[in-house]
Amino acid sequence: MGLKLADNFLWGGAIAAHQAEGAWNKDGKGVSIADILTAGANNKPREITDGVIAGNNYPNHHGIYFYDTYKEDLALMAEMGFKAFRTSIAWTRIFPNGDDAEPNEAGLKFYDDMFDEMNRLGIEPVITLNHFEMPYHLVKEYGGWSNRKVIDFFVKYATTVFTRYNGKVKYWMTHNEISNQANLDDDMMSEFMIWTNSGLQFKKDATATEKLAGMVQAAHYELVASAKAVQIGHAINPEFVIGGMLNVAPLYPASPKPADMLATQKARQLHDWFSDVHIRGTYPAEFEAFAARTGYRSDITQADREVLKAGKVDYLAISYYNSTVIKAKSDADTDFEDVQGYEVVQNPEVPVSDWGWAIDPQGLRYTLNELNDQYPGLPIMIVENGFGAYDDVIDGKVHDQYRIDYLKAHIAEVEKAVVKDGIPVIGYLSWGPIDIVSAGTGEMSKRYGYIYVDLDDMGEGSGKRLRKDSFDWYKQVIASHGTDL
Ligand code: P53
Repeated sequence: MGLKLADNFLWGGAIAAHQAEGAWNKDGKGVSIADILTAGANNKPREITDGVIAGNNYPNHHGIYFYDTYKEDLALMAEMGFKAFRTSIAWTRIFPNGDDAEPNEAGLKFYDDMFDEMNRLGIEPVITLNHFEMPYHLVKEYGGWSNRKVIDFFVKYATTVFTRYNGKVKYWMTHNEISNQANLDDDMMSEFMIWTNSGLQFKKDATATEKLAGMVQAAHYELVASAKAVQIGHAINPEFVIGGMLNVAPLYPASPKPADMLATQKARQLHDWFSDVHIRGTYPAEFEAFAARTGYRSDITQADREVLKAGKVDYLAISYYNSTVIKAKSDADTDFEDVQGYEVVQNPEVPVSDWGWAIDPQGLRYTLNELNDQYPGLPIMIVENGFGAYDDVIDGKVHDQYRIDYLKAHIAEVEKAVVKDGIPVIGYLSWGPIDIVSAGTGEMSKRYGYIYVDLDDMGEGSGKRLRKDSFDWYKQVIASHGTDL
């Protein structure tokens, strides 16, 4: 028996354009940084290729053909009782190259129709402006977010869509999981993360500090661009609710050793300045001290600082999948820039998914409390949470009790955070309510959906949709306002 959430709680699901739409070069769409990512595999990173090279498997080129099927797919979301649905606008449908003088009308029209359909179904659109899919041209010509000019391109794009969809969309967020790129210590994923966040590629022999320097400067421009967009959005429509978006994973110390505690705190601070800038409009003290002593993020102006203060977000959007354990490599102090002074280790106390992600529902309640301690009263929307798993279809059915177990346990913790701890969580959008291409691995077989999509890792299959067992379960959760888990 779950605890009841408010009648206006935003139950639903979330996807991103590049993982679902396909139609990568249709109706004037330009090449995005997701379009040149090959398929990886479980434990095998995706490759970033130099443009689209014939013969490679680029899973985002087809996604789940959502570009053509969104009406049928949204009807299934409506059948589950969705109050909200999050997706992103593919920047390259609107500005195919990023620096185009005029937007692409066919791309604008596509989202007009999609948002109309969502509103017709009574589903609130929650829209991400930049979900790992900036125009590839901006990388080739300008060096991605290492170039201050990209701020203006982003702002023009944001202004265009805020204006066009005013009256159709109220909830927005700027950059998806902006702090992922701080995971410089992650051997498997760091190349992917700095690419998808910032369009940067470091030389193979780049040192950790060189990467850190490049990352903090690019992130500064992203934060300025976000703050400008927030200001412009509010000027266009004061009713717009515009958020910053971060992946949050609680960091636990590997032991009570003071060096582990300090390393854990520093690792947390390495992720937290993004949210401080979004929410408070200022960089935290330890970041300023780090920037002053290293000279990284050297290009910051007084005007930037004013923009950041004037463009604070209205809410925090978060994704939550797992928790992490931090171990200091030595007993020495860890400083902000010592990304190699600690390592991420396995937590022996919690199980893991087939992709090695720690399963920790209590960590979600813990995180929500931590966030509210840090930013008291700020509304939080959970815009991703879910269980990537292999599914078997047996006689046209998918018995995904493992997925139900994961989601049930996490939703129960959200309810405790809201009802018992008083945290203002305004919505829960599970990740990938319909199976989509995995961002991290490019696999189709890493599935999150309530709806099964008959496509395999090579993009082969009928594309047919099936309701899994979790479909009826989630429908009942929503209908009961979370009491019937
Ligand atoms: P997948 C990890 C790795 C890659 C992207 O991930 C990630 C994360 C989690 O922090 O971010 C989000 O598909 C992202 C989504 C993505 C989802 O996690 O690798 O916002 O685009 O699909 C799940 O299992």
